[in-house]
Amino acid sequence: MKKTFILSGIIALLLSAMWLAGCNNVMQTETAKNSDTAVVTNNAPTNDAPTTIDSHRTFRVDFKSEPSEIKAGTPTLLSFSVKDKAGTTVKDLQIVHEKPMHLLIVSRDLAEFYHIHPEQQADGTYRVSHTFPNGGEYKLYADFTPQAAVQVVEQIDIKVAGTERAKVSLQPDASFEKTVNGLRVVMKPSAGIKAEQELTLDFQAFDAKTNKPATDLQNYLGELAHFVIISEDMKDFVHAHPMAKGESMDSVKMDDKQTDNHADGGHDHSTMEGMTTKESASEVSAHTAFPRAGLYKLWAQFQRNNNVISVPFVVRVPKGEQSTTANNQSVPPDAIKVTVSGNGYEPSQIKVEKGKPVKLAFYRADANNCGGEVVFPKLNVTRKLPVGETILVEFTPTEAGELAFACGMNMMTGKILVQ
Ligand SMILES: [Cu+2]
Repeated sequence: MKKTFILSGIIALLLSAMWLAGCNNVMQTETAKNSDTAVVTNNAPTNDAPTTIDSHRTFRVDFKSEPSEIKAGTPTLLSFSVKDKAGTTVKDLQIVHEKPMHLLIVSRDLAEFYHIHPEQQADGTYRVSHTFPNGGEYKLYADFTPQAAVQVVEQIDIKVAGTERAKVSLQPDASFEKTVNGLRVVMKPSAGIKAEQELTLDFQAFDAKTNKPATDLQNYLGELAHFVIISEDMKDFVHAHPMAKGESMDSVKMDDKQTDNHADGGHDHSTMEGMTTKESASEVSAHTAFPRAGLYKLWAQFQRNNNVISVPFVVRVPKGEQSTTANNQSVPPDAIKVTVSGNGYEPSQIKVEKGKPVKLAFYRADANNCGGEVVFPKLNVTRKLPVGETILVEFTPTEAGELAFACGMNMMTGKILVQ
């Protein structure tokens, strides 16, 4: 059976369940934007105010290290304290992919990559020990999801004292075939790689010795594989989420809702962790988009014989056709502006009146979300939302009720309340 990974980001209700979920989880440094389906809605929406919680304005991370000077070769305690707006320590994080916090540590040249998990302490902080092998610049990506909020990826730059190794220059792979620890992995993009273009990356895993498909892959953090993609400048951060091939986005969403009940202690794949009960799939896919032109490094992580194997690929992403200068066309005065971002649609609920023409102006500021398309099923309207352009959707509602709209993957949703 082939599996498909949906690269996702890092967030959301749906996602809350995951570490790597549904659509692209791309984070930008400056804004630490979350990705995925960061749609958090009120249960009883009564007005048209945006119902999305912007985690990034609501939460921050205090980072400390012990010793405070991080030295190469010396075990260092990395400590993360999540604070809410009031400065109170947030102790209650959702279990996403079996962990409350995922920490990715990457050297500035992207040559070193570590994926570890800070554990919660009595005082509510999350700590993990790590020994940096070399001096130099590193970036920490702390990935967590507070309760009733969307995923947050906090990027923290650190400097490690000690001898620096020679920088490894990032060179695009001539062929997407790599062997690491006896696992040979072939990556095949479904289409030509271009900035902002959604595509599927298919991965086939083989035993390097026998050259037979590797059917002994173990679940790692609840999934058959995990993907992390980081841009050369380290600003874009993408997580991937696995999904069985043939499964629609809808069914994945449904599945996540059913199984990722954090109140009950997390999702039920955990019992599969590290166990091989039958032959695993040897092929997995990631659905993603590279937000910008440039070089990206991707790590596909598999688990075999209880060892995690990280297989790196370096991809050159050329400019996409639509990634030219942003056409920030102004919003007509009679239009309702709907912003599309990693946090979903803002506003996600819009009140209109029956019989009166409605003009919605969709604006997608960046590619860090899966909102490349907006669909109004009842109106039979689908519109592409190129980054940086204002796209108008006009109609006149003829009956009262709800008109739903969603992204092409049905991961981001909104509704129009016709009165
Ligand atoms: Cu993790």
